[in-house]
Amino acid sequence: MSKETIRVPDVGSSDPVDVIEVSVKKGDNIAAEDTIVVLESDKASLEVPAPKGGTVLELLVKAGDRVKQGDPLLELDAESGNDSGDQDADDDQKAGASGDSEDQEAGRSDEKGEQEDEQERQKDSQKDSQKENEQSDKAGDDASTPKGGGSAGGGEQAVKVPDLGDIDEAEIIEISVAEGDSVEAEQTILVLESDKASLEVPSPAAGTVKKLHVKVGDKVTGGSEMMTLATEGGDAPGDDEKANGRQEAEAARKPAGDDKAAKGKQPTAEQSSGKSASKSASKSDPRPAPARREGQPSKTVHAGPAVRKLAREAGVDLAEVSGSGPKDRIVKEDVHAHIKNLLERRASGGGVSADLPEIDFSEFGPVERVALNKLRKVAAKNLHRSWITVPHVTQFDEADITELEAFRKSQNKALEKEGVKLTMLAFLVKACATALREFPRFNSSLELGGEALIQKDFVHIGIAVDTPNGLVVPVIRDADKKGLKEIASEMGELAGKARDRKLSPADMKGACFSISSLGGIGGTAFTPIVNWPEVAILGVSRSDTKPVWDGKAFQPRLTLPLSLSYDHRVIDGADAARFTTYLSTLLADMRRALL
Ligand code: CAO
Repeated sequence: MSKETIRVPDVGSSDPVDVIEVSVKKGDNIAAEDTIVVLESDKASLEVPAPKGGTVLELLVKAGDRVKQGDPLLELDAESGNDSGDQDADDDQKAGASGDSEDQEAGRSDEKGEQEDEQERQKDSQKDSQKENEQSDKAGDDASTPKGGGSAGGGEQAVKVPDLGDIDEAEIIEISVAEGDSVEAEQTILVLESDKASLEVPSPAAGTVKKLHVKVGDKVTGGSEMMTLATEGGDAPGDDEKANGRQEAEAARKPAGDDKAAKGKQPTAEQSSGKSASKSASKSDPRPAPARREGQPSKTVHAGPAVRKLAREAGVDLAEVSGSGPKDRIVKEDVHAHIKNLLERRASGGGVSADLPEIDFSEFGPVERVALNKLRKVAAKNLHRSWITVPHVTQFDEADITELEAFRKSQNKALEKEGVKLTMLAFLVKACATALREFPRFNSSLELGGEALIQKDFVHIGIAVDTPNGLVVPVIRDADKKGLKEIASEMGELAGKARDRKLSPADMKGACFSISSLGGIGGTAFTPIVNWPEVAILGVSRSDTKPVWDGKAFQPRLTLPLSLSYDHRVIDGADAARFTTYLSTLLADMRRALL
């Protein structure tokens, strides 16, 4: 391990550039080629990769700083073995080989002098090669020069992939125009991507896209022909050539690198036409959108390769992400925030709404937006989770409660003095507790992954309570061991606490099965949602006196509608029918519960 200072490479400009993203933090273990910062000038953005792996000891810049070539970015406790190129610590290592501190100093300054010379030489050679490129384009290749166009009348121009610097080959990841589109000079026409750089290729001139010679997914090299542009009258060929030259010069920017630096390691310019791209995109004709490869943004966006890769891996369309960086550039945090937002919307009942269009209801009449309270939001989230998790089936049945109701009324008269009211719900809790012991599958939960059932040896029953603030489900514990009076008084207490918002989280935990009674309100049947991780819920509707055939005549019988929803992964339909039949039999004669 050795301490190295990682510095700003040649960013193709002597002016300071903005640090728009710091992609690592102190203490991070990074690998060689991990992006450490993203820099941006007016025309290009660069992802600066780590020249070698190691631990970040100190960050020497922050987002918003302005830096220029040679400024320190961070200190790295570098892993030995990988050559980093011309960094300070490399110098230390080289100098340290002498084993003498004075020699080390001397070695360092000698090395620095050599580095500076080398950097100058490389800059010169870059300039030369740019000139050569421009000249060779101007001189030779027909395709790169305007065809049949005079300086006043316009013509055709072959638009080529600019010089890609160190990059052998890049993939076309977006094509931002379609044949027939009008484009402005500098408007992004396509986006290329290599391992470490993305490059927005601007149109060299204004005109109309006559022919596209490439498609998304094609691999191209510098000089490959991309499209034929029918240029507008006023654009002199000379101007076009200059624009092509500018384009290549921009793309040719690369840091003054050590020759040892591997190809693709060096940050390469990502040109950006920024606002002009979106401006002209919105101006273009309403033609079919250009081809889009799966995982690529549905419109041109301003983002670096690391962010694009993250978006592809997470299945995020960058076109839907708001960029928080300069010029609306999308940074990694924006992608993370977008994913978090989507997940939260899904979890809070917006799972489907994430894909639904926003509707402006005020178009149809006056509206008011009423914010949901926390209780309703939590209930919505839980109900939605249950709805999408549990394959629901509802079994309907009726219980003859004629005798039970008569018994309940008579007991209530006797219990008046004790201040206890036996409600029908108390009998239902007792009957369900007995049925759960008889049918233990209903008293279980499905293990995550669906490999096993967790069978419970306790019977806690949740009761849905309607309150002005929303639905809550307090729990009566060990209902199988409690008498009717105890259940009735506990239920009254819990319902009171629910309405006074005094239930504690513990009061609402651990239910094995729930009952939702709408009998006091009305209705003949409904399909309650299983309260996951429970596997069944009993819905109770309003009892009614019905004529029931006893084999000789119709008899008036008080019947109670039951709606049992269950998780079909755990409970078979036949078992559900057995359960409600058993329950009806119990309610018809509660003495059976004593057996
Ligand atoms: N059939 C006919 N009448 C019924 C009945 C039924 N199934 N259930 C209750 N009643 C009657 C009661 O007998 C009582 O009448 P009396 O005062 O004349 O005796 C009246 O309706 C009111 O009963 P209650 O509702 O106060 O008492 P309860 O024990 O039956 O219910 C509670 C308590 C907390 C369950 C209830 O107040 C409640 O909140 N219900 C709504 C639950 C809910 O919202 N479920 C939906 C969940 S999500 O889909």
